[in-house]
Amino acid sequence: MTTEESILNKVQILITNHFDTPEAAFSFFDDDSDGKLKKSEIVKLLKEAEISGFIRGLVGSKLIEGYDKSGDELIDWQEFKAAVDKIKTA
Ligand SMILES: [Ca+2]
Repeated sequence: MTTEESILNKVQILITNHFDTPEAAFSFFDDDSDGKLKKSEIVKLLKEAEISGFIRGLVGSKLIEGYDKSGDELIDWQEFKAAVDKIKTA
């Protein structure tokens, strides 16, 4: 079963194992360095987090839906941090 919690856990493992800080992970996946993660950048992150290719697109959309508070369909640093913080306190 793939729940939001299990997906966020995989993202957390990716960040912990491959990056010094969540900031470093955010910068790494922000390909065009505009300070925001668009869907294609989030999908790349999900690929690295070993989320199944069948659901990556859907999960990316759901994450944007859930964490994009500003409504621009992008995940900025504050929104990314909110997701990461949620994992830590879960
Ligand atoms: Ca970007």
